[in-house]
Amino acid sequence: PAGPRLPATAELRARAAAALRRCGADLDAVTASTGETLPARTPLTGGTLAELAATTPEQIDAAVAEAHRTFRQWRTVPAPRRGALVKRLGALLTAHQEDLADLVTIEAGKIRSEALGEVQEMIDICDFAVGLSRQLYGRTIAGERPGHRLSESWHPLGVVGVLSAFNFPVAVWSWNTAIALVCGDPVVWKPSELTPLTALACDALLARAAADTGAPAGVHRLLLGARDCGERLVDDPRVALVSATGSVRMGREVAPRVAARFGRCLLELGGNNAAVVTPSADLDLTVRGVVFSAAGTAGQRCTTLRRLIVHEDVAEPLLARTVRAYQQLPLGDPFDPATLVGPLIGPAAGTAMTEALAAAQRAGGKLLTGGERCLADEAPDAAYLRPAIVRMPEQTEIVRTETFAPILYVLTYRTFDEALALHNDVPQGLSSSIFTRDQREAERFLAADGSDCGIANVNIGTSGAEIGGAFGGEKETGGGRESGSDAWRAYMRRATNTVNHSADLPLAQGVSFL
Ligand code: UN1
Repeated sequence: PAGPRLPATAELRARAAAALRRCGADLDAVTASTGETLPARTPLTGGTLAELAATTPEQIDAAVAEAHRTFRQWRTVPAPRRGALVKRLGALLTAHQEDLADLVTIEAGKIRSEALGEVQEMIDICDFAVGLSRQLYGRTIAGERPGHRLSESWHPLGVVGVLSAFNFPVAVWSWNTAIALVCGDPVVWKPSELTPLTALACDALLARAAADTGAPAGVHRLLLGARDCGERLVDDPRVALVSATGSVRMGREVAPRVAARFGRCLLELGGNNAAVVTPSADLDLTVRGVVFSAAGTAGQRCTTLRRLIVHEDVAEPLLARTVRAYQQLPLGDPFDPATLVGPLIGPAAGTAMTEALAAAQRAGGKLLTGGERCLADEAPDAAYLRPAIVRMPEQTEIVRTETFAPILYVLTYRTFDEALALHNDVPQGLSSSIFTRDQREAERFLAADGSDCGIANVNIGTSGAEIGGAFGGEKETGGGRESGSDAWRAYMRRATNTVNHSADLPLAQGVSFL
């Protein structure tokens, strides 16, 4: 049943403008009626919130030039002082958590607690980066020559170009930006064209943090535009690292362009994440883990659970309970605290979901629940669809394809080796889980011949990683790692240093000369 009515576009526009104003951005000032414009829309109604001035090619070049100029200065600022900028940013994000969450809900359609959680990720990564600013450790290496010291140092790399996606419109920017800034790298950001308002708010907060801490304004530049805007950034030889989050299709274009100019790339592309459920799994915990991972964020996380590989002995009870849980998921206005499933990002995503469900059924799949469009009368330009579960006879082409919508494909297995083979037999390699109480199975899943993903979990779903670990995946996911652990190394260049403090000149490898 439909909940309370959806908010009107005008109401959402006013709420977005107020949140932006509190963050220090003026919606009217960035609104344009002439020249190239970019619409800011809301998936809650499908309505247009504003027409924004798109960044022109000349402005893109100027932004990169400014960031590059700033780099020459920023790289010499001691890292802990760079950390002071990020510390201030973290404080401003904390003060404006509600405002940013409002914008995330309005532009990306996330439910309240997930929008707040996304901003929490930003605050957390700032904390992490501040600590990191005193820990950009190199190492001292045992060298082979007497009177010599062999070591390595890490230096700032250069301008970082960040391309981010609509589904984590602010967290992914913050993972890159907080780390890049303490590493000594200015950032030029091209957010998804679907979420320009959240980007304006972040840009304004970072500008304020820079002003408050005496950092140069050129440490951050925001570009608003569509694909051509991103292409110009990607092709600019002054951009040392391109950190791109998005589709495999996008990665296939970005990677060779950056490689052609010997730039560095950090790719976070598609996922097709699976959970293996074994006979010993704790079913209560598994159902909750599966439902959050598969239906949470309306299936629009790159870590969303898309494949359930369940032992045939537990398939019936697990599916019965999961289907029941799905049918009770409240869907509708993401601002309503009772709602757990908000809208898809737009009508095209709804169509993709419907088409994938049709393809799955043509391939012999049985739709167990979901897929219906809701609130179509009230919001004809929005896409509210019920999360779906489809039982598949085998891992067909559609199952091996990432559809960015809440569809959970279910496959059954008999032997554990069969489960692992099914698990790894997809082109993507981001996140994975096993639900089991059998230690052998759990350890095997995490071993070299287990899950081939960048993230492998036990008794927890595939989504919702903490910022402290390195985030990313293998195969078509692109191989990049960002966020915590030692992901910072991608944002710096390594110099190996040999210092001779003796009066002799012994050559390595015992070579004699002169
Ligand atoms: C994404 O979907 O692009 O692990 C990022 C998670 C979040 C990040 C997802 N912390 O689900």
